[in-house]
Amino acid sequence: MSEEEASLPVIAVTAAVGAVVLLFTLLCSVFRKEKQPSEKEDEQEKKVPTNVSSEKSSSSKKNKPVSRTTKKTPQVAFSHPWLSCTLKGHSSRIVSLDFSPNSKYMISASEDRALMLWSVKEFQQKEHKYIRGNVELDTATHIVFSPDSRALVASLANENAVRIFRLGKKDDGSHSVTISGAVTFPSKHQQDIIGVGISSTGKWIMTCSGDTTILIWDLKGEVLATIETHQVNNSCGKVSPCGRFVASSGFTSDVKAWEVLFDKTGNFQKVKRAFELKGHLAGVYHFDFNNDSRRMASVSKDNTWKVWDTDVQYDMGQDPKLLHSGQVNFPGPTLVALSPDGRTVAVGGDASISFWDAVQGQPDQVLENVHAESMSCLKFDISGRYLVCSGGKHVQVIHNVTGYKATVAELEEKLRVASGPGMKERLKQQLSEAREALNSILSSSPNGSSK
Ligand SMILES: *[C@@H]1O[C@H](CO)[C@@H](O)[C@H](O)[C@H]1NC(C)=O
Ligand SMILES: *[C@@H]1O[C@H](CO)[C@@H](O)[C@H](O)[C@H]1NC(C)=O
Ligand SMILES: *[C@@H]1O[C@H](CO)[C@@H](O)[C@H](O)[C@H]1NC(C)=O
Ligand SMILES: *[C@@H]1O[C@H](CO)[C@@H](O)[C@H](O)[C@H]1NC(C)=O
Ligand SMILES: CC(=O)N[C@H]1CO[C@H](CO)[C@@H](O)[C@@H]1O
Repeated sequence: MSEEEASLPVIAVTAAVGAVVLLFTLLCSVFRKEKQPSEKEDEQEKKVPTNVSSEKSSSSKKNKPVSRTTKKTPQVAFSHPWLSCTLKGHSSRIVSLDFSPNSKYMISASEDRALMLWSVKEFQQKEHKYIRGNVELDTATHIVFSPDSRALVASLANENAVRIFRLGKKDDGSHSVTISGAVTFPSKHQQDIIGVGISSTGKWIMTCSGDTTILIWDLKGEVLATIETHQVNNSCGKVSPCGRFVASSGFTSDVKAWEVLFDKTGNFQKVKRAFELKGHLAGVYHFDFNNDSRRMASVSKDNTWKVWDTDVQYDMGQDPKLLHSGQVNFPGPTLVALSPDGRTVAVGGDASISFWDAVQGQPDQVLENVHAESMSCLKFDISGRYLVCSGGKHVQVIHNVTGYKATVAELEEKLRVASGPGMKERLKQQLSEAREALNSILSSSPNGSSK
């Protein structure tokens, strides 16, 4: 009896509160409907896309205050199954790009004095943070990482000299990296520097200018040697990844390579002619090495690209062998990138890229209108997983699909001729992994897969 009596008021109160809440909610919704019908519609419209791409919007909100993130400027929409991401952040034209030998970072330099350091790991993610450095009182025109990945060697536009930048840690314990100018070399070139490089041995630096001069420097800024290329005007100058050679191309139809020699005690000895790539019919715009310097690729005004076997005994009189050649018809100067394993050639011209299987010499895919402006740089990352290219203010990061396909084809061939169940099993496993990796790239694209 007494229990029922006690519980009654509780129910009454609950019911009363419930009614008030209900009434209030009702009133509110009526009030809102009357007053702001358009806002409600907006809200509903917003809900649909939010749900579809919920992953995207939530991640971009979360990371906002932590660090500088990419700006959302409206941009020419290049979309392709092979596109991994677009790096945005520069506010003027990008002029140079390089990857750190430890494979962690990419550096980019633009015409407004900015240097930006990106994390290669984040290429797979939605957000791409960067660390910014400035080139004081000047602008970088070409930039490369030092062999230990802790410094940068850049050529400067105004001073027409080399400046070394150090990557350091901030004192505040925040683990953030800083980019600061350390040393500027004396200016020695008559014409603008068109290429810089540093040997992987860390012993010398190379600068190449638009006339026919290449200078070899020690790390303190003393000139060790001057090379006269006899190529009328140099168009490209690079140091080979093995750290032995410096090579140049220009108005003439050859690519020349020299070896930079040090004695056993580590003193500079001399620069010696090494080998030449002979076979193009006109000036060579650009060339590239694979990661062990045993292959080179070149592109010429004669509208061809060529891949060469440079693993020769040049001191015994052997010449590099031409492996494959292909036709490209982009207007104006073209760029070439050879993948680290030497299996893929990418040729960039105007705003397009054509991919070639360098083992078979067969064309793969052509990507068009990759940028709104013409291309300034084209490069594979250290792992060979990505090809990056810049045009205007943006960098497009593209999956090395040609490379994945070459891997699949190679494994299929190995499996065909394999003997022994153990070997076959292993190859089958590798093949299924390679196919999976390829399929996951092709199917993660917004509108399905394309070849
Ligand atoms: C080509 O070289 C000449 C001198 O050797 C120089 O005057 C000219 O500016 C050079 N052209 C370019 C595009 O660097
Ligand atoms: C070159 O790249 C291949 C494939 O990415 C890798 O296995 C190899 O270790 C690299 N070699 C050098 C010298 O970096
Ligand atoms: C492309 O990337 C895959 C996976 O990392 C690698 O196995 C392959 O060697 C790369 N291909 C080229 C041409 O670098
Ligand atoms: C993906 O979209 C592009 C542009 O809209 C189109 O040209 C291409 O054919 C599409 N690919 C597939 C597989 O639907
Ligand atoms: C209408 C609709 O699709 N709603 C979905 C929105 O996303 C959440 C979680 O991602 C789902 O639980 C909803 O069903």
